[in-house]
Amino acid sequence: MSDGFGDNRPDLSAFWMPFTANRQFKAEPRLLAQAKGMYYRTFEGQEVLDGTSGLWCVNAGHGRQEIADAVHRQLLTLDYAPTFQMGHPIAFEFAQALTTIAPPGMDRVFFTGSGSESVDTALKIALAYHRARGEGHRVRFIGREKGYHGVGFGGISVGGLVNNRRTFVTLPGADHLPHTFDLKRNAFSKGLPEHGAELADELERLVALHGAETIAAVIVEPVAGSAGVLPPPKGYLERLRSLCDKHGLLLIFDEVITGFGRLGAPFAAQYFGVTPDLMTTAKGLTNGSLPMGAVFAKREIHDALMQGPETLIELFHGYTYSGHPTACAAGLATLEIYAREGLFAHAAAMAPIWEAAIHGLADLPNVIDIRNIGLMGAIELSPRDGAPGARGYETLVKALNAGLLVRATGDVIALSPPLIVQPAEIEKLFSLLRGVLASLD
Ligand code: PXG
Repeated sequence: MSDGFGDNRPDLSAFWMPFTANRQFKAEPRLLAQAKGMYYRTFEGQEVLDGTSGLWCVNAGHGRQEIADAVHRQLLTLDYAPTFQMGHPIAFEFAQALTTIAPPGMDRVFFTGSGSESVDTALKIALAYHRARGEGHRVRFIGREKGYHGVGFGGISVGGLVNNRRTFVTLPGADHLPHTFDLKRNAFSKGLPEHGAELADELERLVALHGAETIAAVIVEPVAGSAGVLPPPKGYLERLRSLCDKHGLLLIFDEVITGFGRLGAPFAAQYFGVTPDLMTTAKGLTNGSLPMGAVFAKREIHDALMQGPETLIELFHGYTYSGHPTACAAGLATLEIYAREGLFAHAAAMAPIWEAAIHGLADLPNVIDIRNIGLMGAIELSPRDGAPGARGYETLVKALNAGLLVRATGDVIALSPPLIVQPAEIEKLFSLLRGVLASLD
C-alpha cells in the first residue's frame, strides 16, 4: 500500500475517536505504535520526539520498567477489589504517599478514574461541605472563560471553551470570570505576564451580582492548559485566594496538567505559594500509564463531613474504580521515580533553558505570541484568512512527519515534554519546530 502501513494496519472504522476529526483522520491516519523514554515510534517505524508527554501526562517518560513491574505484580496479587465499605492496603498506602508531596494541610485524598471525574468530585465535595456546615444555600460555581475542566456536565458547566459547551446543556448556577489572555499588553511575556492581576477583582462583581452566600466555589486552572498555555498574570492567584477567603468561597485549583512537576514543583499550589481548598489531579498521577485521578482536600473540609452517626455514609459519591489497586500500584511506582530521579527539581532546572529556546522562535513568520512557564509552552500563530486552525493543523502534521509530536489547538501549538527532557532534546525539539514553522505559508 502506498501509505506504507502494509497489510497489518488495523481496521479503523469502529473506534469513534475523541476530540478528533474522525473522517479526516481515517483518510490519513497517524498511528503511534511504541514508546520509550522521550520518543514514540510510529506504526511505520519512524522515531518521533514526544513534545507533549502524550497528552500532558507521561511526565517520567515512556515505558518505565518500574511501573510495568509494579502493575504486573499487583495484577497477580490483587487485580481488583472494591473500596465501597471495603478496603485494600495499596489504596491507603498510595493516598498516604501522596500527602508527602501535597500542599500544606491538603492531606485527604479522594480517588477517581480521570481528570473529568476529579472535577465533578471536587464540585460535589464543595456542595457537601457547605451543606454540612449549614450553608446549603451555597450552590453556585464560578469558573473562568477559556477554562478546561474536562467533559463531565460539571466540568463543561464551569469550563469556558465554547465548542465544549454549545452542543450540550450546562448546569444552572455556573458563572465565569473573564479569561486573562491579553495579547495587546502581554504578548511574548517570559513566564508570568505583567498585566491583568486586576481581572481577579471581577470576582467581586460576580459576588455582588449573585450574593456571596449563594456561591460554593471558584474553580480555575492555575495555568490554563487546553486554552493554549496561559500563565496567570503576576499576583492574580493571590488576589483570587484572598477574595475567596473574604467571601467564604472555596478555591479549587484544577491541577490535572500542572500537577506532578510540570512547573518544577510538585503542584502549582507550591510553585505559586497559593494553597487552594481542593485540588483536582490525574494524568501525571500514574505517569499516564493507567487511568486514575485524585482530589486533594484540606483536612478541615474532610473533617467537616465526618459528623453525625458513625454508621452513616458521609458522602454519597464514588466510582467502581476509586482507588483501583492496579492504578495505585502504577501511581506508587510513579511517585518513587519522581523522587528517586528528582524529576521536579530537574524540571525546574530545565525551565530557563526551555524558556530561552521557545522564545528563540519569535523571529519566525506568523508567530504572534510565545508563552512559557515551567516545562509548558505555547506558540500562537496568526490564523489564515478565512481558515482559522489551518496553520495549527498543518504544523501538527508537518511536525509529525519531521519526527516531532506537538499539540495543536486551533492555531496554538502547545508543548509539554516529559520532565526527563535534557538540553540536547530541547534544542532538537525547537530546531525541528523551527524548520516546520519556517516552511508554512
Ligand atoms: N482538567 C484539566 C485542567 C485538564 O487539562 C481535565 C480536567 C480532564 O481530564 P480527563 O482525564 O478527564 O481528560 C483536563 C484534561 C489538550 C488536552 O491538549 C487537555 C486535556 C485532555 C485532552 C487534551 O488540550 N486535559
